[in-house]
Amino acid sequence: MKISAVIFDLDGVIVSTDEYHYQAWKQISDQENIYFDRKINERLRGVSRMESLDIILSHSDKAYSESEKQQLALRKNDIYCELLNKLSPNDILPGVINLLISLKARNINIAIGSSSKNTPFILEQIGLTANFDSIADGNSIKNSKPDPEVFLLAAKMLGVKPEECAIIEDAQAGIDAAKAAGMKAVGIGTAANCLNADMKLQDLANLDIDQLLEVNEIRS
Ligand code: B16
Ligand code: MG
Repeated sequence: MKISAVIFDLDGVIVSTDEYHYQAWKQISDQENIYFDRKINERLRGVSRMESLDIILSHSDKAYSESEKQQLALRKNDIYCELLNKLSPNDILPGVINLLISLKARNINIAIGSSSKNTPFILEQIGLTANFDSIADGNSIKNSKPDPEVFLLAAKMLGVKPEECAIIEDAQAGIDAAKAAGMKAVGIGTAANCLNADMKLQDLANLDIDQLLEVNEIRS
């Protein structure tokens, strides 16, 4: 089936804030005397805030109550949001603007499918809010990636069938979510190593739009 919609993951695809996530989680883990490094931070890609916290707390012997966990997540988010104030359109990743323009010119629907509850703030900071036809994010879902919910919601908002959608993702959890949704999965950056991605690229600057929209043919 023809691809009529492209759903973009946000963090790691449109803009990279993984360093800000790292700095914020590092402050929290240092305060709590929990070991945390950049390798562990890599495991947080595409994973929700509370699930990220669970991964970090798995390196601690202390049993945290639900309210303590909520407090830690809140503190982390305050630090992260303070860092997001630095974001600007200059941080948009290579190839993104050209791809958005090319997709619009071909009347392809465009959406965001992100685990982040900060999606509206991040899009405002980089000046891209108006460029997407629909936005599905961490505020509108119960189950985060690898559950397909966020991508199925984006397709529903666009009024297209899952099999008409191509997902662009930087995380294994997101590629798994795309495949679980019955969608085509394009892995970029670290997700270029995902065995179940239909297309694999280092970044969007190297994306051939004809290949993206004919992703079915590429796999066969
Ligand atoms: P927040 P994406 C994800 O965004 C990030 O990759 C992940 O590291 C983060 O934990 C998650 O958003 C939740 O973010 O704390 O802002 O709600 O890649 O799905 O766009
Ligand atoms: Mg991502």
